[in-house]
Amino acid sequence: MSNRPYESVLIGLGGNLGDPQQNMLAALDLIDADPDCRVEEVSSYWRTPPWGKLDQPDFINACARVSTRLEPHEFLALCLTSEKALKRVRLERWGPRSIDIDILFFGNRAISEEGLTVPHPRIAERAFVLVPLAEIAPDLVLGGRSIGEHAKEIDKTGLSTLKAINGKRTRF
Ligand code: A4P
Ligand code: MG
Repeated sequence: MSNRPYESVLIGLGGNLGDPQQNMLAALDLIDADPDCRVEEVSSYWRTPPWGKLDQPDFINACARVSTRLEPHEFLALCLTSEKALKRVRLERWGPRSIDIDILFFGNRAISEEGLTVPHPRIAERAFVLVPLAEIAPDLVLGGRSIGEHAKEIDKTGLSTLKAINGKRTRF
């Protein structure tokens, strides 16, 4: 276990193959099971039209806030291991996937390394990130405006919220 102080990390989760909600809950369970991580809050689950590559099924997306004592590259490794455990197969960029975990913010760090860019560079363009993120971090500032303001202004065509998913736990 780490002796570092906890930092607050915001992650985006998404998927459009198999049972994405189940995969996202399982991914959050895997992250929460790490002794240096605690899932603190999870947004609603949203059905979202595909972004980037349009000829694929709708996605389910959510965001979560995690407290962690891991370093960013260690946290990324945990995310990638969790994706693998859930049998994510990488076929094509922006293509269909059972689970994708993106690190959106890591405390107030700016990271630009091979394999890790934080804040995630495409947050402000994506309703599927901004809308769930605004539920759990509306006051966080990105590029001079709050996430709540970004979310208010972005085109939300086709987004709809899913209520409690088949009675499954959505809050930690
Ligand atoms: N990487 C770098 N920075 C980060 C970060 N901040 N968080 C590296 C996570 N990973 C980061 O990712 C490739 C590599 O990015 C990782 O190994 C890590 O080292 P990937 O997940 O294999 O590639 P990808 O996801 O196909 O590409 P990319 O550009 O990450 O795509 P996105 O941004 O994840 O977008 N439409 C809807 N509606 N909902 C979605 O969730 N997702 C995508 C994928 C496209 N369209 C979508 C959705
Ligand atoms: Mg990704």
